[in-house]
Amino acid sequence: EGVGPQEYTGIKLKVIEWSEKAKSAVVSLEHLFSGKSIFLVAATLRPETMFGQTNCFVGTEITYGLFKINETDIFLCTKRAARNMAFQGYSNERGVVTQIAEIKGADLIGTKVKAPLSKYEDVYVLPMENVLPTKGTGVVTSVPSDSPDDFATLQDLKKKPEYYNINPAWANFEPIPIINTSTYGNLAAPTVCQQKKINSQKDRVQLAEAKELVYKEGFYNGTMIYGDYKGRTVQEAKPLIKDLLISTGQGFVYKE
Ligand code: A2H
Repeated sequence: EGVGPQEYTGIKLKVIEWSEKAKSAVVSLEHLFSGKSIFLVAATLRPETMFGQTNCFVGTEITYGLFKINETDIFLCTKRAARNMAFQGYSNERGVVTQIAEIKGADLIGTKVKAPLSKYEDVYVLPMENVLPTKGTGVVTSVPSDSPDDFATLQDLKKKPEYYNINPAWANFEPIPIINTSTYGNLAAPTVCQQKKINSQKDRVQLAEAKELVYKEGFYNGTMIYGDYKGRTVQEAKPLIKDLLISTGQGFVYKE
């Protein structure tokens, strides 16, 4: 990090059913959506973990836009990301952003989406406190098996659904064992969160340490135990799964 642009894989999570609030926000625009699919677009550094997606996170205070990308796709992300994408081949015309609508993160909570490669058929959009509007797309896809931040946040939501104002069913998805490591077993993020006694997404210092440990162990010593590249090391599988997502139109390269 720091030198040159960061390269992410953009993950397209297709909207299957809007939350009630999103429905009323977009109802007047339905004619603009005809024949098109709408995708929440998440930026990830770990495309090989997409089999383990259990939900998608947005920031409740963040303003998102719906952007026309081409004749088939509408992307939901921050305007900042849409501007970057417009210079990377994802817009009607180079450098031009076509915004159809604006929507607050809070209104997206409970929207049902299809997460590419996930073992779960459909998953839900849920709130996360530390989503940065200035990084990636402002949308984070959640893999609690391998991301301590995602695991701690999902645990918060399971423990206090009323406080977070969500339907408990939306968070009722278990982490999926997808990568094995000798040090932390096949659910590295839950294991390290437990070892470090991380109780909540608010435990920022311990979470930063946990993130570092899980990331390194997964990358250097991880083996895939799920999906198309089962048996391969994470280092081998990462570019292959990235290419699979891209060639099937479920992902793309995004830089910033
Ligand atoms: B990663 P870097 Cl399994 N705000 O994807 C907060 N976090 C964001 C974000 C934003 N606006 N945009 C992306 N991210 C997250 C998977 C994953 C990620 C796993 C393990 C570790 C991990 C599933 N979530 O990241 O600051 C996204 O979560 C740990 C580094 O650019 C993205 O990759 O290095 C990562 O942070 C990008 O963070």
